[in-house]
Amino acid sequence: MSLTLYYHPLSSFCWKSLIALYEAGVDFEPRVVNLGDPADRAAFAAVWPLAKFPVLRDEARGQTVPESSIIVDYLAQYYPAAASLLPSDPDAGRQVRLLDRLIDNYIHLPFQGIVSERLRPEGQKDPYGVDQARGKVRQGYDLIAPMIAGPWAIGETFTLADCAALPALYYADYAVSLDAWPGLRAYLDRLGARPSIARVLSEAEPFFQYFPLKDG
Ligand SMILES: N[C@@H](CCC(=O)N[C@@H](CS)C(=O)NCC(=O)O)C(=O)O
Repeated sequence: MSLTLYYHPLSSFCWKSLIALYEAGVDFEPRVVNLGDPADRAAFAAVWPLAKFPVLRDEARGQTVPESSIIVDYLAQYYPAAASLLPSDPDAGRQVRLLDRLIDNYIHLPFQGIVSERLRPEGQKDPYGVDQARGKVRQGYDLIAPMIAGPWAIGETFTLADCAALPALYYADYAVSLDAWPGLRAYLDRLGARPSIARVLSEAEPFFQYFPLKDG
């Protein structure tokens, strides 16, 4: 098989690329990376030195493609069934890219800061930093909520922006509840019902016990 995805089923950024692969029905070999295993981490770092997933390896084209959004871009370029994930219309395409960046930078990354805090050893906690990160997530929700056209991020077409939104909103909801943003809650519910996303969530289910915010 030409494509291999280096990933982990629990990893939020991996979800973005997985959703795109499942949406387009592109065949790939799933390669789960256990970053906690030094040998597996080293093998992955030989593929991509940052050892951050997801990474797509395309043997047929001799390409290593890191970064969740760039993987979707690559799929849209080479796989016709994935083309609509990144609309060719310049204005629609720019809106998709903008939403992808805003969601990653102002919801997903601050949320990851909150998770990192949970993993810090006692004595090295940073409650001030967590408060700030929660504030950033709220600001991100405020920013994104009026931009979601419905039913999907830019309207009728399911795109990269929706692939980005699911992991950010799904996980950030544990840290900053979406209840005060009913439009985003309804959007998250619609995303969750999409078959590609339901599949990603069900594959992650056995690993949720390892998610540090799962119980509050
Ligand atoms: N900007 C990257 C972020 C990738 C990223 O942070 N991945 C996390 C998992 S969600 C990771 O590999 N963490 C392991 C580490 O940082 O050691 C992308 O969009 O792919």
